[in-house]
Amino acid sequence: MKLNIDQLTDFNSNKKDLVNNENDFLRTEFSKKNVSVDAIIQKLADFQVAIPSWALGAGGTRFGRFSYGGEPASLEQKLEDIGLIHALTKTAGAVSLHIPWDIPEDVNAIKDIALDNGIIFDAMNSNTFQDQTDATESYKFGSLNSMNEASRQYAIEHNKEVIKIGEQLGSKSLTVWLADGANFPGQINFQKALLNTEDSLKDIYSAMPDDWKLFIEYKPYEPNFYSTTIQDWGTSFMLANACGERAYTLVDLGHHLPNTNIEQIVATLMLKGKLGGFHFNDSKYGDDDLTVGSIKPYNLFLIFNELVYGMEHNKNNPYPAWMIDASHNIKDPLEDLIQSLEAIMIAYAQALLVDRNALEVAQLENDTVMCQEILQDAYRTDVRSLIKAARIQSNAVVDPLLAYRTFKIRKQLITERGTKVMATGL
Ligand code: LRH
Ligand code: MN
Repeated sequence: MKLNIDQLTDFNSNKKDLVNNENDFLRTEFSKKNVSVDAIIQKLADFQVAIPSWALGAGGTRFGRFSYGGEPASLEQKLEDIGLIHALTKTAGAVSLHIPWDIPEDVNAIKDIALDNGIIFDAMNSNTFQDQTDATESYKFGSLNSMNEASRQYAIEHNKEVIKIGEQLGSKSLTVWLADGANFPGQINFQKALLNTEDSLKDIYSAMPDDWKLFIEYKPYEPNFYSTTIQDWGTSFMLANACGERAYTLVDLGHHLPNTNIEQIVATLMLKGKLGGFHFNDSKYGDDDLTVGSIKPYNLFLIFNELVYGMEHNKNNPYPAWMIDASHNIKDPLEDLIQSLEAIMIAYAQALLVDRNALEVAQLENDTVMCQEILQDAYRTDVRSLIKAARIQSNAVVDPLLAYRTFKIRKQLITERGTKVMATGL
């Protein structure tokens, strides 16, 4: 299924003037604070977020999964679905593949479909948290941290295989997330587990092409519920430094214990030039993988506030990789992803509106009240017209969710694919 440009243009036709009027007001308001609204619109138009290939079908939990109908049955169809989101938002121009869930049978055909949909291949993801049916070694008791040499080597070889597949597709980075850990005290030797992990990651790092990056993703628990070897940002940061200058920490928003100050972690990693990228989602309790900005939108704003500051001041930190990592247990996966993109754009736009000069002065004067007022002035600004202007500028639609429903896209996908298809992934 593809959308044609006329459908999109028609959808925007009578909406441009309203958007311009709204932005004229913001232009006047924020020019007083030396903030250029048009520069922000350009930054929003250029902003691209990678869509996870494992989140285009209905997600589930151990308690059940409710199919959504019209789900993609192949990598080709997953790229088509990302193409639909990108046509509507012009913000989803990248995919993050998970291997072996998305091994491309015909690499050239896959590259053609991606190109045809304006999609590039962002970070590749390895999988040493599940045993494949044809596996000759098991990851039940760990992979890169395993006390079993054969399991470790098996996991290292898998990561090297993922790099090879990524090279063929034009990807330039590998994300390693490890479920490795323990469910009970005494089950593993923490030090040996960490040393094994460090040695294994160094081996994988040495197999990466010179222009690739390694992203080390941390997580405090699940599926292990007593210890996770790469449990927090500090452990990931330490391992990234041990690997080399092209190894970085990846921050998955759901991988923090309750009330963790994630924006401070972001500031610290950027200062040290080790923030590689993000897995955006939201959560109330654990790694809930909910729609971005659906539970703690102010936290997301505070994180982008540190990112905007860091992208201005930490030139030693590379441009971060932006990815969504969510699971759709009850919502239409494509609508959920469109909502997540909207929330990310809103937080970024609000952070770009912060009057940084005034904030610096207020911080120097320890004017705590004014510091908060300056931040919340930006957070309390309705920036949706800025995002609409960015979409008009990049030939997307001003309201992707409304367009998705107006064009009855899910209905068409169900007609094409039926209701029984189950997409690979979580
Ligand atoms: C682990 C994780 C990781 C992916 C997986 C699908 O919780 O966030 O990024 O490999 O989800
Ligand atoms: Mn993740």
